[in-house]
Amino acid sequence: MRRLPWSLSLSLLCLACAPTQRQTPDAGTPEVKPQRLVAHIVHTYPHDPTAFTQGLQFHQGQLYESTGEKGDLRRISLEQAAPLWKQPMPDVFPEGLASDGQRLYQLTWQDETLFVWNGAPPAQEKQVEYDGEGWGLCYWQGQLVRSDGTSTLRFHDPKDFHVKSQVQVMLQGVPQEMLNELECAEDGVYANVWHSNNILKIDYATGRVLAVIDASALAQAVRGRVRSYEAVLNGIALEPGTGRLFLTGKLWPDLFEVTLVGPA
Ligand code: DDQ
Ligand code: CA
Repeated sequence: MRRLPWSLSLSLLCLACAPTQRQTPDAGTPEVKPQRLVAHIVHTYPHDPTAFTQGLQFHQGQLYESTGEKGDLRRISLEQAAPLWKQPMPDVFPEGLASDGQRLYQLTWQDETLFVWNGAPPAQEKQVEYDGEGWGLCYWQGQLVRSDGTSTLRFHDPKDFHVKSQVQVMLQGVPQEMLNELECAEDGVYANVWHSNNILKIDYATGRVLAVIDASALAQAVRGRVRSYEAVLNGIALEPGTGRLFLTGKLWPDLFEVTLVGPA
């Protein structure tokens, strides 16, 4: 057999193992302007001001939250701040939370462990190890989308959590770092930007920022009622069926239903 050039044979070898870097030519084009949207508060609900929110997720008709620091997995409601159910997780720092309809998947910040939950109330089914940091997580079309504080989103196989592909998130040619809590919508993935009042809506295929959502009205609404420097906007949940959008923050006393409004 004719020998393949070294670089070509290497890339053939790795076709099965290396994640695909996806990007189309328009992904970083500076002239493609994102939409500018503003989050308006529709309703204000109570939220546990001791919950260090890292993930907010509807699952089987219920609202769940993953909290970091001295964290847990908890089921919450719109009626009261206190959780309806919780499972403390004292040995790890829990992060993003996703649902495939059957299971809950929960990241950890630097513990390199994914927790998989099944049943109601959720029981731990398994733990899966992975490389790197875990920030945000959501589920879309058979894949788990993970952020890790960089500008890269990784697409994992839910079965063994191996990385299948990745995209870099770009806004008019500039990489967007510090992507935190995620929410998978049909037409894009919403991402909180850590320590900012902006939420980005990102195209799955290209990583291009489709919209920049200004959620500063929410931070304004909790001003004076939060103390910690780390009490920042984080937590996005879309309610299946109704499409209602809920946002909160770490250590915030409120959870908001919002609508997104474009320029007049
Ligand atoms: N992360 O969510 C950005 C991934 C990690 C945030 C860690 C913030 C510092 C933890 C210390 C808590 C102080 C209230
Ligand atoms: Ca979420």
